[in-house]
Amino acid sequence: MKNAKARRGLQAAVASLFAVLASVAHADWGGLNMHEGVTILSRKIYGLHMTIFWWCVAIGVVVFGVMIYSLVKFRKSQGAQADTTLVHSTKVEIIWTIIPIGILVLMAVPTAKTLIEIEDMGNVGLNIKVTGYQWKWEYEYLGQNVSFFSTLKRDSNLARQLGSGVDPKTVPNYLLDVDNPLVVPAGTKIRFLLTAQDVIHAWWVPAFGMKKDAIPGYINEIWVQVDADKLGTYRGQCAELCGQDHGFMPIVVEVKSPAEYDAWLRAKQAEQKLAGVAPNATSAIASAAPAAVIQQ
Ligand SMILES: [Cu+2]
Repeated sequence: MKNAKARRGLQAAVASLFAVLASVAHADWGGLNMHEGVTILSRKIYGLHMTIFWWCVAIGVVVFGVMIYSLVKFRKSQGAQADTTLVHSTKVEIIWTIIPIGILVLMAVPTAKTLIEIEDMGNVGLNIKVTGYQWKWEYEYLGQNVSFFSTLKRDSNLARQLGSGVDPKTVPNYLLDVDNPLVVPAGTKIRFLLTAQDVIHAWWVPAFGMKKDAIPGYINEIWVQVDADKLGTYRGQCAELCGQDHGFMPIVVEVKSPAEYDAWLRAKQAEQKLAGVAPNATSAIASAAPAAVIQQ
């Protein structure tokens, strides 16, 4: 009776496992994993993630393999007797302490290497100051006399308002488009200096593998170098709950070839000179946060 019940339970469990596997088979397997991204660092972070993942898989196979083998081989129905004399073994305890410590030390080596590369701000080709505001971003190309605000595109902004009569489904890239995208060259190491004018924001573009807080009175740094062949548009969002319109300050980055970027920069410089935009006129942060420091 008991056996029949257990068998039915096992059959049901196996059936549901197959149902889950069948549904996963229809899904895109790539969507289950972290994305590789388009920058040097994002690929390194992805590589580290996969290395540690496969180590964990190997550990899981060994541990569960031994466990399942023991459960099957030494089951009571096969006449196995529990060993009640073994209550403590110093040798075993030393072994199962040393092995995990060794594994953690081995994992720390590639991790520390990647972390050091993330913090390496040397050989930078372009510096861009990013300032978060409620609820927009300001980009200042340091030393290039170019700065501008980047806010949610008008059609998205209209569609998000109740009673606007605009159906969000008709708006392309709803809530993910801006009026002035950030433009950067591919293949150049770009340092972003992040700060904020009012509350804490966070600048995050998933394809770049980088996310960091933009804090009033502080300057945080990240660097990004997009692969030369990965031209295109990349999107992100503020990743810090910064207020009621937190969801309405997207980030759009257009990655251009160096020649296209130079042409864009020259056009922007001419346009801003004509409009009388002083190079540092928009640096409200300079007066708002005189004690700005580099956060280590
Ligand atoms: Cu924000």
